[in-house]
Amino acid sequence: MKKNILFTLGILLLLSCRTEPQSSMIARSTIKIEEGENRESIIEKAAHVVPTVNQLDALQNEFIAFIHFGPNTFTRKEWGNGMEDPAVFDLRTLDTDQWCRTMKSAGMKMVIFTAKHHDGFVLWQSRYTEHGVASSGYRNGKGDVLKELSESCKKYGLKLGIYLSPADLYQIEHPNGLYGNLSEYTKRTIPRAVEGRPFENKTTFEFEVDDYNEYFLNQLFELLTEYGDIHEVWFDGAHPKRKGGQTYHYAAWRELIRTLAPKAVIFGREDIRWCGNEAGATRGMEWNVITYPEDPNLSTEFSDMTDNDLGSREKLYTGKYLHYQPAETNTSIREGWFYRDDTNQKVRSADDVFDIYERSVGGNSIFLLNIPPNREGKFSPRDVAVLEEVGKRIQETYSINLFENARGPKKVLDRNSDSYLVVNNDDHSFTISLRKPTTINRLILQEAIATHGERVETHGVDAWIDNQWVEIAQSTNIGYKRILRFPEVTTNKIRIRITTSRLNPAISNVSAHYYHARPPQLSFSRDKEGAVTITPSQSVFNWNLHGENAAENLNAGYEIFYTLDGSEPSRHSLKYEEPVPVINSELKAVSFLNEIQGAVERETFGIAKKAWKPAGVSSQRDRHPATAAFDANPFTYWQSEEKPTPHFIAIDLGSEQELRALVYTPQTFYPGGMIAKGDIF
Ligand code: FUL
Repeated sequence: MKKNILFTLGILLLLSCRTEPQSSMIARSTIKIEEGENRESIIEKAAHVVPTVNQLDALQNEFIAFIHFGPNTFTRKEWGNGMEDPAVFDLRTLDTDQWCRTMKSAGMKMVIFTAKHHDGFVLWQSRYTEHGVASSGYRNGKGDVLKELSESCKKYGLKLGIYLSPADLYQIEHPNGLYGNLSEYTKRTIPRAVEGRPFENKTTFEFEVDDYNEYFLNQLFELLTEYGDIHEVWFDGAHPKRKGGQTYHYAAWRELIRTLAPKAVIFGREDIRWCGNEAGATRGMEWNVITYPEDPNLSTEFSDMTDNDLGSREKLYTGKYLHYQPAETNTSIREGWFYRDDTNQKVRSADDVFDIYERSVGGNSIFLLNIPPNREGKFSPRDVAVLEEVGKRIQETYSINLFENARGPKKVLDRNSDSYLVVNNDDHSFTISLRKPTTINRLILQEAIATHGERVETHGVDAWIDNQWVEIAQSTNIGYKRILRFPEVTTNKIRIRITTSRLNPAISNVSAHYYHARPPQLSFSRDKEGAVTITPSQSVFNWNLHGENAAENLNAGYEIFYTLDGSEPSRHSLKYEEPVPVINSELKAVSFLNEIQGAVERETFGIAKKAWKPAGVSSQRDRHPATAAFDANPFTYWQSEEKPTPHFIAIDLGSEQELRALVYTPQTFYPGGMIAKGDIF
């Protein structure tokens, strides 16, 4: 059951400097739009949609971890097939303390663990299946990875969440598997009693369900009662395979979770939503008040979350329900969700992770970063180094508030999220004065979402420079948190202007910060002609940065030098000014900022693709033709139809070439469509 924060505008009026338009509307996390309701009234409702207590807690976690671990860690695959011998999970050592220490050092507050991924292998001592750690050699079949993690979480003060895949390939493929076995829906008691394995928690439920739903509920019961408080339950919408028309009795799952884990948010349906991509992209305008075509607290379907616009006024007018649902920006620190190796599997740089942190946490969402442990049961040193560096940057930048002794509206400067300023003067602005000129390049703004919801639609910030106001940043919505990044300015006065809003907005916090720029880690991209562009390494895939150049703002003032003859690059090497042609040679590049040298980036490039032409294809889709596989653009890809098989593409290289290797980059936007096996002729 949802605990709603009830707060009438009448009470809020006491805190504002002027009166708001009269409204008797009660703030809630879901509000229905009536048939034929006018636009003004829909917007008034949207301005009263607030998070539940658990959703607010989830937002305040800000930076959380995902851990993908299981047989795939050993088979080096992204998706298992459910037929793996449990012995492949050849875990000899496990150090969950090291995981927690590292997550803590990164500033994370919670970890979500894949207790069961799509392959159906369970990483805890379940009473209801043998397909799991109990049948592996780990601690002679007595090991329980989740238990070890839950104990480390307690020790290090981290919250725990669980990922339990509804798709279950073991239960699909096994002859006695329960998934889609066409069993009848009958009344069953959860948990099903198992001899010799009583539960301490004596709660029971009666649900009318089939075999697979019963199995799933029994497992949820174990996970939610035997591993301490669970703060999130993550339901993945991905299904490598389905069988027998299996459906999910989601209402029963929800009831069980709400009863046994009252502090948990549910990912996938009503509490937390997918951000719409797995690449770390963020929207320039991420509204957490979105619409649903049916009551989101009763619906059983996943909604499409991939649209660039989910919450603008235009979107709200066409909805049936207004619902508060924060997004999780979920992506992996490594290429892929599972650990493969330390030589070929790319690891995101600290620049990249810190950039996503600022865009996601500072863009009204929760940053869920996956860190896959390796086959020694540890986070790899490369991942640890990145996380420690990111934690250091977050700490250095955001633990110091340069408005600490500033003068201005007390309620936005007191760092108390319960107090707020309702901005309703004529020019919808307020000013903060510093005691002495101060250099800043970051600003945090927060709305009082618990009471007033999300109201700011656009805003701008000015600095007092040379006796006049100069605009230094402008952006769209604020919500839980907006981090504004801008080139550094030295000033003693800042003005915040709310340029458009849904009713009068309430601002709970404003703070100012300074980020010390570092020489960026670099990345390369090459076009069809063979010209390589060198840029700071971070997510290039962003929906909308609103003109903001993230790389410039993060590392302003850097220079890049490179070599093509294999020698180590230095300040005396060639200076990078424009794309460099690199054909059949190794490019090494390094960046410098304030005399500090960054890490060397290197890559060997082969022949250019300029003359390449398609010479045959088994099948292709209109939006994903064969040519997309060799257009030098990593964001486009070839996709075949189901048939005919074998799938193939043939490429005419334009002239005879001597070849020694072929590099294939799988698309990484969607989990399906990977090449499992193939030949090159
Ligand atoms: C996807 C899954 O298929 C991936 O394996 C991973 O678990 C990711 C978080 O969600 O849908």
